[in-house]
Amino acid sequence: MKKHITAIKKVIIFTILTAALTLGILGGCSKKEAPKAEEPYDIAVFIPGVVAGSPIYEMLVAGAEQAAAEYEQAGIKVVEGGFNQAEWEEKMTGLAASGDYDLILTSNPAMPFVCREVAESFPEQKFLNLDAYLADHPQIHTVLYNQVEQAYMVGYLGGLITTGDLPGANPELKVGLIAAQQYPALDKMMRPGFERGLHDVDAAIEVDFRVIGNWYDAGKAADLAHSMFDAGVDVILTIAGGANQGVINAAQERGKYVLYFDANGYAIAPGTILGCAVLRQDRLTYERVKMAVEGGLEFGVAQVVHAREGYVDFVDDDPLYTEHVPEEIRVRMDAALNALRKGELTLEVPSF
Ligand code: RBF
Repeated sequence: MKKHITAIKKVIIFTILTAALTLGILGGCSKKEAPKAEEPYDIAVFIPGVVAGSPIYEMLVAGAEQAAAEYEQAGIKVVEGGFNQAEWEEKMTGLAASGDYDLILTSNPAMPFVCREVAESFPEQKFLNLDAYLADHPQIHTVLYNQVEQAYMVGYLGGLITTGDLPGANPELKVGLIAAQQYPALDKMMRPGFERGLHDVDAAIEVDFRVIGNWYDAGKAADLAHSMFDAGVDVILTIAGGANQGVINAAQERGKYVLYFDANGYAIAPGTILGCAVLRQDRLTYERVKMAVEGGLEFGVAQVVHAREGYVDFVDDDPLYTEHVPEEIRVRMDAALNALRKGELTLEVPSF
């Protein structure tokens, strides 16, 4: 039993036990109908940043909440680590040291290294780290998205936009990529995937790549976007969490285009955001948290999920996409998306 079972939880467990026994006796021990009467299962959701403005974290919380709501005994607590990355390990250590949590859930490719440090001092603590990869650690389960495929999808669209004749497109073959910071998943998966998509449309397309330096400065992001538009860029992929809004504002002012990452963002700026390559992080979180609560999540496992399993995808069924992206572009996108969804085109994730 965990250290801190509250009086309320005890009452709930007692009620469930009584109900389960009654149902068992009256219902001929039909296990299916009896409410669950297992031990409490407490989950800390550690956000390396803040939730608001970062769809990948919003989906993490939504998926965990949805899963926990299905179990009487499961509880979740969301803890924001903030933007000072140097503080994350100490904050996560606090969660592990409390002994209150059966599972610490977190997300981003840097977190396995934080989890690994914390795990050393707390050998009983289990971690579920999505959007990350670390193999063979007995306390950690990770799932990595194939972001070569995710970036390829918006790269291919970016190529069709910059070579096409939309009102905001210019004759120059220049496309932008704005990132919050540089990290291995960006350099090894997202940038190469984006470039491959662009070059599958036209090998002469150039990428103007800029880095903001943090995940929140929308003002700096807007300045960078303006200078890229000045240099002949007509469409920008933004991977910058809360700072994305600066890129979107600049594109709206200039009549240019944005490619959006992680979630469906068309409604944020209809006609400006022309493509959204998404991660089904809410679904993956929901599924893996359920496995954890039911005792079926294997630790020491690192998986990669791809477009062919639906965890990486492109939103082409939103009316705002159909309305603002010309049919000749959508037809060519369909072909590329189908190849990825069916697994006819697989883009390998390099080791990093
Ligand atoms: N993505 C966000 O949307 N918001 C963040 O605050 C954020 N912080 C990150 C911090 C680090 C150290 C790393 C490596 C990644 C971070 N990400 C963040 C990126 C996220 O994990 C993912 O790569 C991108 O959202 C693209 O899918």
